[in-house]
Amino acid sequence: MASNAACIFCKIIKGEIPSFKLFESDKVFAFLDIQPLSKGHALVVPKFHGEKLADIPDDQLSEILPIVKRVVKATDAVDYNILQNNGRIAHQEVDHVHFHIIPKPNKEEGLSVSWPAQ
Ligand code: IU
Repeated sequence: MASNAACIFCKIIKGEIPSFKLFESDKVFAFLDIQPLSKGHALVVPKFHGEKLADIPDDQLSEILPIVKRVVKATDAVDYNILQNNGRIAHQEVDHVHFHIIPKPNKEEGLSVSWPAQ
């Protein structure tokens, strides 16, 4: 499993930096974003360290979308954004591939979340 000792998300995956963990499997880790854009803003990351999507082997990516779906379902969000930034111009700040799940709360009813997503 490729890991990068200097990478903050690799440190989160290894538990060297604390996070609010939502889900973990052999290949995938999901946790709450430390600076959420909305309640329940989560990140789903492959454990394999790669900077951009094209750097990750297919077999390390195959679980990602079902787990993104599982995390989405753990919110009651009807509307949400899935976002994946690659490179500085595309607003990537952390150089370890990650998928944002950004719930869009219903303005009247708000949003509840039921973690963990497993
Ligand atoms: P971006 O797609 O690379 O721009 O998103 C990086 C996200 O990682 C951003 O939303 C940060 O709030 C989040 N994050 C985090 O959850 N925990 C951290 O220790 C760090 C960044 I550094």
